[in-house]
Amino acid sequence: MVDVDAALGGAGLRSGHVREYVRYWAGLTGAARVEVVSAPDDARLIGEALAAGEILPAGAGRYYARSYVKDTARSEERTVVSTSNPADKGVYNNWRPADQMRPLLEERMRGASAGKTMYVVPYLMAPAGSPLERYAAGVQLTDCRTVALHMIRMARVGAHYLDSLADQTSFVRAVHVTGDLDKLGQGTPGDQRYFVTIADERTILHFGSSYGGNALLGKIAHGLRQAAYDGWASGEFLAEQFMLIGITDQLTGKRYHICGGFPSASGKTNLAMMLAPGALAGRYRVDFYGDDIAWLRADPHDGKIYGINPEFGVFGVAKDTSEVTNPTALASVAPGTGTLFTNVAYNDDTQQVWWEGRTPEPPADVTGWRDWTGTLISERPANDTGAAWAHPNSRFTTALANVPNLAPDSGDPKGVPVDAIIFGGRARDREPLIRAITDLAEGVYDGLTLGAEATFAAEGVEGLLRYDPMSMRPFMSYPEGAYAAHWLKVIGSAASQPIFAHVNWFQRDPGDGHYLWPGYRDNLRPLLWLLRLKAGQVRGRQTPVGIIPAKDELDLDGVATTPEDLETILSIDTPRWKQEMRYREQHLEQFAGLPEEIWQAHRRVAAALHDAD
Ligand code: SPV
Ligand code: MN
Repeated sequence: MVDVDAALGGAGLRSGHVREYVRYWAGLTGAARVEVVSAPDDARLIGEALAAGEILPAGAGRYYARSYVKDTARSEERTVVSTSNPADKGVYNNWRPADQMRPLLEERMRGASAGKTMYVVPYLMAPAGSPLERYAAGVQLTDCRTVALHMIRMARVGAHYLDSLADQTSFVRAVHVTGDLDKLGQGTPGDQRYFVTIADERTILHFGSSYGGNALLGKIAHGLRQAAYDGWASGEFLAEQFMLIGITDQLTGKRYHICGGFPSASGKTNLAMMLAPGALAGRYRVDFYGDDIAWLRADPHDGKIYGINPEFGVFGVAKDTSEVTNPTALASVAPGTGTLFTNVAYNDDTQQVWWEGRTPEPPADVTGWRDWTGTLISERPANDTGAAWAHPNSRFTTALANVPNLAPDSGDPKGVPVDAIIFGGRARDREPLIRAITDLAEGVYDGLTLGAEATFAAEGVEGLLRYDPMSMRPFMSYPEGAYAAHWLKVIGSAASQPIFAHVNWFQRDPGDGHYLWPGYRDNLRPLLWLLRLKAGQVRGRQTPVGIIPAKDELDLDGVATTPEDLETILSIDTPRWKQEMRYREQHLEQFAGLPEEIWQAHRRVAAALHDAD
């Protein structure tokens, strides 16, 4: 039995509660050693991981790792939310009783870390001193060194965060055991993996992966699932899969903040890292706060909604990241940043990395290049030459401090006042460039009916969305009806409420399929219109589904677009919307106890569309 007290005491972790927790899991998992990790240990851990071959150098101060081939993404089917109250079961949270799941996980974890080091990672998912600090502290245990390295980049990691807690019992117990990855039957009926959040015990038990949200427990499991549950149980806040940006008008000195949710593959990270387009850069500056999670609370003193990014880093999708799509991301992973790349392509000779979309074509000279599975490109089987070099979910992990336009006040424990909440999917028709919603219930209704286009491969029904309420479908931890009510309560308690909007950068010409809006930096333009609308400087045009910009209200200086395309993205296709309303009704009917205000909003929009004929 390892001497937990000596290891924790030596690292300055004094809390008896933490010690008791670590002692229990060190005993159960059979770890051979226990080691406390703080951020300053990074250089030493990197050195050890390099020496052990767990990571490879990827140019100066950057590193590369390959995952096990069947362990490349978050696994929604194996993810469970547990509590001891069956009323916590929702449509999306995959609820199972805690007294069933805890023994299952303990059984799998028993002895599974034998011979390994258990890293004890004390962390905070918020700036220190935040009003939400008591929901932010956690101690992750992991038997994987690269997971500890990722945690140092993605969370504030250090023993002092735990020792300075006002309530020494208020930390999330987050246990990660990798398991024997090549014996877990990933994706088969005998799948051994389980990723469980026991929300009412503030305990996270993940077994059977060392990748992404399956293994970095501060991010998705704590930062979203656990935090959403805590925010609801306490009545204090919302935890959402939202990006958060700041816009400064350098002429007036005014600062604005916008947060919002986008289903995956809808460009959330690109938007979060957007820069002002050339023609507007003299006047506006866009600052980055976060690309994936925002916690929102109403401040009782000034009646505003405040947002914080609880994360400390970016775990970004590498695919399609280039100078054109996201120069900010490329600068954030430049040499010297300590970035960890996972599952991209790697060159043994030059230590370069590459992924699809990094450049239009892969490197012409394939000497030394291996794909994400480690196969030399030159030795790929002849019938396999078209396969991607990088896994589509390959990632870069870099600290926020590496993002060149990180907001100067991003570490402010109070957070920043939120002026607007936006939702956006990838919709080839129907959704205009932007439609603003000034009514709270209609805004929440819009978030609940957010979706991304079904691909033909997946659902096969043209025009049918895969609904992803508030982009939280995989992270919902309590029932959807209560979730909607909690949104109405938290935002409704603010004296000055944010404006809502739905945005869509992806409308296409039905004829030749070209995009009707250039996107990327130009997406700042509709957001500026939204802020002007909120300030009463423009009036827009009321439609049944919100207020859309009049053409002359958008600042289009320097935009490559045609009047015809603009006309389409600034108009409402009423018959198409009526079709959508029927799908929406079926979608919302799944949710027990949906607040009457949400149904009223739905009926108001439906009636307005009816009258629009
Ligand atoms: C997501 O899948 O939405 C992520 C990445 O943010 S992961 O942390 O793996 O869940
Ligand atoms: Mn995410």
